[in-house]
Amino acid sequence: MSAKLSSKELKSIFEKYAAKEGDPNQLSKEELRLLIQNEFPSLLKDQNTLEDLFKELDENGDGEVSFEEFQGLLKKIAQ
Ligand SMILES: [Ca+2]
Ligand SMILES: [Ca+2]
Repeated sequence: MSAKLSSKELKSIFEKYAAKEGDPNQLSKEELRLLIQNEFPSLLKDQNTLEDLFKELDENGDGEVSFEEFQGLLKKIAQ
C-alpha cells in the first residue's frame, strides 16, 4: 500500500467496490468495509472502527459514501 495515491487510482478503487451492490456511484457500509479491509487494512488497526470511519466519510449523512465524500479518506491515509 502506497501512502500516496493519485486521484485516478482512488477513483478506480472506489468504482470497483461501489459497483458491488445498489447504486454503482455510492459506497454502502458493506462496500466500504470490503474496500477498507482489502485496500487499506491499516486504517482499521489504529483508532478507527469501520463505524467511525463510515460516519466520518458520510458527510451528508445519507447512509452512503459518494466519491466526493470518499476523497476525505486521502487525508486520513496521508496522516
Ligand atoms: Ca454501491
Ligand atoms: Ca453520503
